[in-house]
Amino acid sequence: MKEPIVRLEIRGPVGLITLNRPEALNALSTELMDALTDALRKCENDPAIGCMVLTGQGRAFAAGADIKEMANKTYAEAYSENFITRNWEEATRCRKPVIAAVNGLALGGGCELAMMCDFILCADTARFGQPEVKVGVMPGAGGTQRLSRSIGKSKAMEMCLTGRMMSADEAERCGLVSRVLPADELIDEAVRVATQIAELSRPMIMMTKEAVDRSFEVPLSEGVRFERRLAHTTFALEDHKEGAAAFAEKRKPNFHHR
Ligand code: DAK
Repeated sequence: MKEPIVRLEIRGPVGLITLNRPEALNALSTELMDALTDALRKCENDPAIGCMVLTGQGRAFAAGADIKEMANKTYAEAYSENFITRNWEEATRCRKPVIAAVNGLALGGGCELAMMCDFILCADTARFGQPEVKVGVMPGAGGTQRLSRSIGKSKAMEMCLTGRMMSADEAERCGLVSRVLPADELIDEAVRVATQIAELSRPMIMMTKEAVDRSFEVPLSEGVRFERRLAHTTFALEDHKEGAAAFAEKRKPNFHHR
């Protein structure tokens, strides 16, 4: 039986999604991105799942958009198909957290996809880059915007203009990734962290994610105001009462996600 191009495994309250086209270093073809969109939607709509982990099979997370598929695409096709917007950005639409577990190369669209996730854990073997200019395109899935917000102008500009690859250690030093792990521990640790998040109060987690995301869109005073309004509403949640009661009674909270 043919292996699926994107694998979805349910690990307790976590959806573990694996890009599974290792023979092409998980190049992000239309077929693969449609399948990724489906997998993310399934997880988002499954009440038993509280967090997703996205990783790649083999030595790459993803080596970018499929260069061979893009080669003959015309402007008219790209525009009318809504290339990228149609099926690349589902991770940014998920209200549940999505963790990128970058196991190897994350280049071009692969780096952009990782940056669409909420945070990035990576293997010590991972490498990041925006080498589009070397193959006659420019980053078109948010690379110039998300990389500069994440690591600052100078480094983002250098990466995008030269296509230089960055090691896992450099990525951690400049804040692109939250942590570097030994390669053979990456998935277990990513699933452990995702499980920890999934076991917390789901509305509280979703509101917290929404508030952090908001900080990238609005001035500080508006962001703080938005946070304050959301934080006030959490007092109406049953989970808020449960969290406080469990603390006082020195026991683990039993959240019901409401
Ligand atoms: N696309 C298609 N196939 C790819 C690929 C890619 N991005 N990357 C690797 N492959 C395929 C190779 O062709 C090869 O297939 P076969 O020849 O065996 O059939 C197989 O994967 C193994 O790769 P290599 O043989 O090249 O492996 P090496 O270890 O020698 O080299 C490498 C690894 C990562 C250095 C090399 O594969 C490489 O340079 N890959 C391309 C990396 C790259 O340039 N990535 C950026 C792609 S451009 C836009 C929106 C988004 C984008 C553009 C526009 N708009 C809204 C308009 C995004 C663009 C990109 O991501």
